[in-house]
Amino acid sequence: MSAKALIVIDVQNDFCPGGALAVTGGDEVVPVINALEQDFEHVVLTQDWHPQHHSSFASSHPGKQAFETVTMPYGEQTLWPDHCIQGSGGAAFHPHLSRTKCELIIRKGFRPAIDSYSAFFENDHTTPTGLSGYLGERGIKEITLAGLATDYCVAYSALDAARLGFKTTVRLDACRAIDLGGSLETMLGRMKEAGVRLV
Ligand code: VGL
Ligand code: ZN
Repeated sequence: MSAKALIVIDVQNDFCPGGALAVTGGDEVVPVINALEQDFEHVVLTQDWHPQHHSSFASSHPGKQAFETVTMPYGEQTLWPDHCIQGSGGAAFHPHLSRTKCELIIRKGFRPAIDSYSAFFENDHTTPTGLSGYLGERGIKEITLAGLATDYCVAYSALDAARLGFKTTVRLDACRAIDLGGSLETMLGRMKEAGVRLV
């Protein structure tokens, strides 16, 4: 049987209550993920890691508000409040998130002109983060995803993983959603259609 990895998406202070882009109940995933880690041989964490004035921030687009969309060269982009600024407390992992077993941290969203929801590709769907190469070289063919947010970074990671041929599971009990304009239902449907196991 091939090795399995748990990929923990963006469990960072800015996505938890009190953070700049707080996800309702975001901190509730921490104990669930800490327990889940025990069942996996490999654990990878991702970290949203934006430079100041990142192009996904509403503050970089005069006249635009957070949660509006703009058209970027690579397609539609939702604008967010400033969040997960490199090296800031908001970009740090939740203090209770276990990281002892973690063997790789993938940082994403650090290119000023492009956002990256997925742990595998930036939002142009072609610039790789290196995660697929890492998993491939380690012989890991099965992954389970957990973290924040279900309908953005977790969902886009799951869709890319399925497309890349990984046997992909999302642990919904270890995720919480932003749910912007029905995005949760939309992305749950897209994941199911792509063959992602939702449990
Ligand atoms: C995320 C919006 C912007 C996420 C990251 O982790 O789901 N969402 N940056
Ligand atoms: Zn971000």
